Amino acid sequence: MGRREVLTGKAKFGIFGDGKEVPQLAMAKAFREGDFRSGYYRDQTFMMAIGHLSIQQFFAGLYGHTDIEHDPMSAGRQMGGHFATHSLDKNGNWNDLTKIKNSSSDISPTASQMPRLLGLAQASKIYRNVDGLEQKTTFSNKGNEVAWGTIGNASTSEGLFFETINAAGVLQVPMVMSVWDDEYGISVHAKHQTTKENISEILKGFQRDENNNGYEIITVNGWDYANLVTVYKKAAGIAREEHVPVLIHVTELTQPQGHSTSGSHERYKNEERLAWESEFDCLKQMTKWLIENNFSTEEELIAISNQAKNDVLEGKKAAWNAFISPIKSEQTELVSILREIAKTSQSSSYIEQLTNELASIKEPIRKDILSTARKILRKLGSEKDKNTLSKWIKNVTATIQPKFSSHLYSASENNIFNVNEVLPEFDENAADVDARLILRDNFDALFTKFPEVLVFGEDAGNIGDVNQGLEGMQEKYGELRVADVGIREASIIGQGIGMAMRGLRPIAEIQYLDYLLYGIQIMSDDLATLHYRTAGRQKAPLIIRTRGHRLEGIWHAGSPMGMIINAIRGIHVLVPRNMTKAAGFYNTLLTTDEPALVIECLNGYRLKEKMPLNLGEFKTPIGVVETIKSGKDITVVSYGSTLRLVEQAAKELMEVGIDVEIIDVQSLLPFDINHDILKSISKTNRLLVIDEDVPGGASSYILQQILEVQKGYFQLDSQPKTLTSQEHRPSYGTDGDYFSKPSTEDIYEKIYEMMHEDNPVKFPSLY
Ligand SMILES: Cc1ncc(C[n+]2csc(CCOP(=O)(O)OP(=O)(O)O)c2C)c(N)n1
Ligand SMILES: [Mg+2]
Repeated sequence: MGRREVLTGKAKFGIFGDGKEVPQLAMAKAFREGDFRSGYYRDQTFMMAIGHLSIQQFFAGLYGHTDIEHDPMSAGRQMGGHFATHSLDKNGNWNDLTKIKNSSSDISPTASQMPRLLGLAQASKIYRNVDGLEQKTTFSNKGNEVAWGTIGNASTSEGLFFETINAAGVLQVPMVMSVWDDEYGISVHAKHQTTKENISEILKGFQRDENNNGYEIITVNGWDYANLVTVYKKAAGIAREEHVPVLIHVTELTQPQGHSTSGSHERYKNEERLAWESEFDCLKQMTKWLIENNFSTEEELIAISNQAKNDVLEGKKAAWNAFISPIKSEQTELVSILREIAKTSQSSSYIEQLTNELASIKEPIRKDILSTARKILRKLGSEKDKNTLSKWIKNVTATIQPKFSSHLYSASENNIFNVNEVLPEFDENAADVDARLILRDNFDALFTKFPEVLVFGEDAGNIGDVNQGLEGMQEKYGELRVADVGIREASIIGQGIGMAMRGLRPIAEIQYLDYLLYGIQIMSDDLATLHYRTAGRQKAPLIIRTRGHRLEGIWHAGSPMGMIINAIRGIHVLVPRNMTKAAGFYNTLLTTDEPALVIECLNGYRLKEKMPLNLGEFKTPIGVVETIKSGKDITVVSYGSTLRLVEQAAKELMEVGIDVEIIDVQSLLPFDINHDILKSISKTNRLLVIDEDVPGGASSYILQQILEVQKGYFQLDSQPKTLTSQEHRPSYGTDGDYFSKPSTEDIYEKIYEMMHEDNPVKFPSLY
């Protein structure tokens, strides 16, 4: 019936759980309150079995109902088949997760549920073993929760699957991973997907034994209900009690109608396979088993089946009515407004024609309504009724647009805008210290203040990170809170997402910015969309800590900021110029409920700064720029390490009488919420944006913000300019850096050239 809704045009796309029902019943039996699922689009039966998806809600999802009360999975933002429960109430506050059978919100990229699964499982380990978390009883009952993963057989080909499987084996976390194996991934057979066509066979090396930790690996046929129940019970026991991961390979499943509504399986399965699938459909086998064992009679099962059909029809109707009636009211309202306008308008026949067309649509969508209104508005010129229509359009847009665009960022009381700045306090007589010590001592204060804070990354544990910003912290706070992890950036991010979704405050370290690319997919697809795609019902306030390279080389000098800020809208991006600022950002973030990426300056750890007295307390505001030198001739906007070069160039320019105002952006997302840059260029009337990204990278975003959002173009007397690195990656060594990225001389000359344009006599051409 779901399929028909798509074929008749009521829904756009459908992907369903048929062929995989029976193992999901077994999984649901073993799944408890407090547990978490991280799975994919086939888990419809499971979601129904745990009581979080009704028939009506299923259809609401298919239609894309934008009301969260009707489509609790995503308020119409995701295609049907992407499941979620509500970890947050409507104000963004945590619900008691130990009372919910939780499902983390699904995403479409195959295997992208894996990294997050690792963190969901690891949270139990943290809650069970870390002191100080005993009070957090609404998140965990002594770490007794299991994280349940599901994945299709073909999706196990993805790197994310293997990376996560290995990591969970290393970490020994309570995770039960099910592979629903129907031998296909859309049309592509297992022979193209998996060595030996058998995932459990090739994972055998992960099996634990007397001497080594590892996995428990179990294989079971997907149509064998009794065995499935036994297997799932056993798996849950092992994971829950021993915190050992389990892999269940569920074989001999089918896909009765093809992958999705986009195709049918007759195109790629042969006669023999089709015959086998129809015989071994798990529902058919379960029916047989129920009758053979006298649990039920054929008549009873037919009656249940008929009842089910009826229930689905009813649910479908209810979902459709709920979906269509508010839209129909909008249609009726507009039609009557337009008919009124047509009476006196000069374009009455045009209006009547479009109005009649709109009125005749039996099942309108909002696009039909608004596009009619907006087309007619154009025709009204300066007629007197134009106002009525434009007002109506504006009002409707104001109420409808948020249904599609709200909740990209937190709207709760704990969002970043509710944090007040707290300045660092200093003992003016104290000597300057290596800046990394400020980070270290500030982290120390944070670990003491917040037992739920933990940090993990490559070399973050034993040696206290490559730049020793965590020196001594593992000794003091233990190997679970300050942890070394494998080289696996995507699942480091996922580990953080999963733990943050369960009430912990993880700080995931990506060793160097250049290697963030391995994690950027999961940041972009999962973390950045989580709050948005659940319409604010799930969040992961994860902090990602990394450092921009200055080692000078293709993979050691990166600042691909344009790529980053454009890929991860939904996550704040902070670029502190020194370690006091960075520490202040961590302090701010830990009092908010939002995810952020903090990029420290790699060449700043050994520079000298004053140690603040109020460690763990001072707060750098987010979205606020800082003027680090005021000047009257030109505004230079930059961020991060580049600022030191700009400061040097500004000193040299002062000697020839050019007075530069330097603004540190500090926070790329969000950007200058107070429009302080506009105030600066109102004074200088000249703007230069400098960074180390490619031409048209983050600098063009900054220009868009200043010129378009802040309307800065009104204030400019000369062309706004950017100074960036070359288009290629930075070449190796100091000369490579000099010829690839903006140097002090480049900066000097660029600013000088802009002043020369203004006054060629005072500033004669350099070349
Ligand atoms: C990264 C990525 N590549 C491709 C797709 C398109 N796609 C969606 S489902 C699918 C096949 C998945 O097969 P399998 O994992 O066996 O799950 P099944 O549908 O058979 O249960 C593909 C290729 C995708 N969603 N994500
Ligand atoms: Mg498959």
